[in-house]
Amino acid sequence: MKKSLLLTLAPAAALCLAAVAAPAHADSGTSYQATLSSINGSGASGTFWMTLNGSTATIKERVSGLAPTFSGAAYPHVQHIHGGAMGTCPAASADTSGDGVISTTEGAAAYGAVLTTLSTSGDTSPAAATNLKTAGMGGSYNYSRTITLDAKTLSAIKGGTAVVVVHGLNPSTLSATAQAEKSDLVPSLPLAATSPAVCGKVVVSQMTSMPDGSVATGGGSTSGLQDEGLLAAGGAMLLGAGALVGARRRFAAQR
Ligand SMILES: [Cu+2]
Repeated sequence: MKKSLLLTLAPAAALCLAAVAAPAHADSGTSYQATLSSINGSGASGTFWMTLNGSTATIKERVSGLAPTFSGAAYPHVQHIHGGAMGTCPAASADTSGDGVISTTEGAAAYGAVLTTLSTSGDTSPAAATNLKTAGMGGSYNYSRTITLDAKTLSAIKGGTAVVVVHGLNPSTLSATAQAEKSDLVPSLPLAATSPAVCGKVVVSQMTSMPDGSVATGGGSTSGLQDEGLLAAGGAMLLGAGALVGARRRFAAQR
């Protein structure tokens, strides 16, 4: 893509493109990522990607290895952006009750309170935190949603305290003591149902495109958002409107 763009433009254009690269990148948003690692012995893992434009967050997430079923149905894994605390995932020592499980409450000293619910539809506020109907479903899933983040969540992300947590453990992996306990969040549920299964700190990412599910995300893939911004800026500055349309068409054909 870049090669054909440079061929299209004169050398002076390349210099000009370099000069506008920074603002073009800023306009395309800031990318964040979290590597989701197993806690409480869940054995699950995943990745969270987010591009933030103002308060609009385009989120993709893949999780695998979670408990697949609960009471004979797909296991609802509630998931959130926590924040406002240490911006870390809890260590084993966070299990202050000694039952072998870091409950959601025990982990809060590390990752903080629920700021945004990564629900599959509707409410994304903390009020939806334990809505099992809009949770991630099953042992492995892909999540993709564009949502508006509130001021607290934006502050946590920019301040480096945001942590993604996916909840829901396989009860059979818990100690006998923990299996008999009730959830600290929803007393009608067992402790396993709401305890953290994977956790990852949200950090600024160098990626220039979101993974697309069916498309490989290696270094050779199209860096969509950023290059589109470059095209627009370079085109407006150096090419006529007609040439910009042509450049966009070539861009589209190569995607
Ligand atoms: Cu949570």
